[in-house]
Amino acid sequence: MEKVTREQRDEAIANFQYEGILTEERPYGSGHINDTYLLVFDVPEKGAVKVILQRMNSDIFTKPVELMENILNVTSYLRERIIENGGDPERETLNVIPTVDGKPYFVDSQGGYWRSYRFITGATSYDKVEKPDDFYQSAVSFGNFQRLLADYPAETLHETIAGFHDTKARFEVFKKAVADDVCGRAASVQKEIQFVLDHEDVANVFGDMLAKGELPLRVTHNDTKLNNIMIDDETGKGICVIDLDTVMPGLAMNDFGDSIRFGASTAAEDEQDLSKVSCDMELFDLYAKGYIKGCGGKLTEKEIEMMPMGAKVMTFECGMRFLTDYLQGDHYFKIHRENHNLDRCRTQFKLVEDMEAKWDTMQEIIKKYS
Ligand code: ADP
Ligand code: GN1
Ligand code: MG
Repeated sequence: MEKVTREQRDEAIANFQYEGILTEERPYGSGHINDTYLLVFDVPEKGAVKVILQRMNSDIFTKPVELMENILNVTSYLRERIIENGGDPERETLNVIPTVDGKPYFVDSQGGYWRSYRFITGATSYDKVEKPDDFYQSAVSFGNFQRLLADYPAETLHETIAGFHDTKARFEVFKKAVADDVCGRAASVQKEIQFVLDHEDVANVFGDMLAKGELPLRVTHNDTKLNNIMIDDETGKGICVIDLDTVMPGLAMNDFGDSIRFGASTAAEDEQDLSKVSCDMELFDLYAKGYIKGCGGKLTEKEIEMMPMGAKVMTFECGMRFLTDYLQGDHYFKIHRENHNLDRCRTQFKLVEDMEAKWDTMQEIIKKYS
């Protein structure tokens, strides 16, 4: 995507239903996909009011109108469930701010798609686990999300990215990226390429089980990184699941696994010193306990049994996606330094190896909660 220009941003700001005078504006968060800004308005009687403004990445989300329809439908559904449970829908789900024309998105003169959310105040999204309890709380929240959407008609959701967690299809895309080698980078990453090729069975496992009808498709989040949960600063509870771009039919084990990949790692996703990277079994245990509790009995025995596999599949898939992007010239994930995607890929493969070494422990932990 082209970088956002000043003019584009001003145009977007002028076209949402904002009150008051803009006093502050800055890039925000550490997502790899969208362009996120924090805006602060000075509103009479209310004081400083924050909002989130985002340009959606329309190279990746090629159907932004359908995507916003998913988000409106899912958040209205969640809003009703939250009210029924006596919760606060202003803080416990995303609230879309409409444009001056009453639409949920704005298209700028360059064709960029923008949307805006009310800012969830008094809460933080963490890029790494600072306190183990935060990770546990995020698990309960993602589990609750699963449970609250258990009866949502999944077939009415648009597939915002086709085959998003179809690991088998992503394996084929990877092999093609190696064969095309458009940047001439394949020769220097033979070890990483071989790692992927040696793990074809991991790429196939869920596709094969789905084909045999052994796993249910559910409404899942599909991007369950720790920084996609807002944790209340006062109570320490997970209050809101955010980043709903990829909510669509998927597998509960993948939601579980993506959280483990990111949050149970002892190092950052882009750590260069691989000796610091491992999968922490205490964090794995805490997350499993919280997620299964949050799901409130909705998961099948098979889904619970396959949770360690979810962790391995999601970590392998993410590493393979980083490597694919590196081979294709870094067009998908935002990079902030040379070889950034390669560094990210290496942490993921180190985690996969570590999970393989700790496989029995992971299985035993899951058995405790099944
Ligand atoms: P990306 O898809 O690029 O990860 P996100 O929707 O996750 O984008 O937003 C990036 C960051 O912005 C989040 O990690 C969070 O810190 C912050 N954020 C997003 N929406 C809100 C909101 N409604 N209230 C407060 N912070 C938010
Ligand atoms: C992206 O948008 P963000 O940063 O929450 C990506 C995820 C990856 C993640 C890796 C739409 O998530 O699938 O797991 O980066 N999102 C999309 O950090 O591709
Ligand atoms: Mg995010």
